[in-house]
Amino acid sequence: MVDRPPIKVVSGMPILGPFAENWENVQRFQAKDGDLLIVTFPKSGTTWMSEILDLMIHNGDVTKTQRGAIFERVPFLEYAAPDMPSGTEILNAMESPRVIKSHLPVHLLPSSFWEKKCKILYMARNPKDVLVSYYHFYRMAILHPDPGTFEDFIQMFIEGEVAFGSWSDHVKDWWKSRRQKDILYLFYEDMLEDPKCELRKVTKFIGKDLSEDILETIHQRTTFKNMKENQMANYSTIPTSIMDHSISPFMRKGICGDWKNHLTVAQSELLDEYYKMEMSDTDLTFRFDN
Ligand code: PPS
Repeated sequence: MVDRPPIKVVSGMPILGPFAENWENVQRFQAKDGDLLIVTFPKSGTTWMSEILDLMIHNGDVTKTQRGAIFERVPFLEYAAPDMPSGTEILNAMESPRVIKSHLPVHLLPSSFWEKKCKILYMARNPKDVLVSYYHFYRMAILHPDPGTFEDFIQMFIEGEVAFGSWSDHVKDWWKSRRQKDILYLFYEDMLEDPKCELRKVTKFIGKDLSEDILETIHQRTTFKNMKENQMANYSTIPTSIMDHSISPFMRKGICGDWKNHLTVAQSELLDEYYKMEMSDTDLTFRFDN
């Protein structure tokens, strides 16, 4: 396969080159009654929420979550790479109940998710930590183009030229949609601050009745430390031609505020300007510190 394929644009959105090849199948994808969908802009806590949902639908039975790697248990709708089954192929062969991962902006979500009235969990994270996490991910996940210098990447991020496009449009459009549709909007920073409170919200939203003991098990199982050590959650089983953990681990830091270790004062101010401008037309706000 071609190393580090260039980004392509589908329906106006930048996407990983190989993903573009399967775009028609993504748009035609048939959601089923009862599918649970986790949507995020990349690097906002998708894997964390995926593990939580998989545990919840199995009533906290941790043995069930050892049946496969997280990307097999919670398939990524848009995923496509040469010589590997695509996300849509895996999902089409999968029995219900299904938990599905997507990074699509609201206007590009396949219509069947709305028609089937699937429950959608959206998770958002502050842009400075997303940017830093995404930069390291671009470096280690070989399906991405070379990110260039961190300075280059900041510009790409601000211009919405990274895979899946503009962070601000993504978080704002899903925020707007949350009132009309069955969407639970969550924040990575809230999950870090009070995970049990957020877990209770999620349980209620998906219509599960789980005891406090089970919620405690789910909480313990999904701490950063435990997920980092869990081979079935930490992406270590994916081929190194897809992700090279020697460049940067997938489970990197798992904190709020790591941007302070990466951004210069000038870069931080640039991001503040970007944030101020992009978020001036919304009541959605983010926390940048824990
Ligand atoms: S992806 O590739 O878009 O699906 O990545 P995603 O899973 O959305 O985001 C990866 C970041 O989430 C962190 N992470 C966690 N943080 C806290 N607790 C838990 N359990 C957890 N699991 C994953 C992961 O470390 C990435 O963030 P960074 O800042 O890079 O560490």
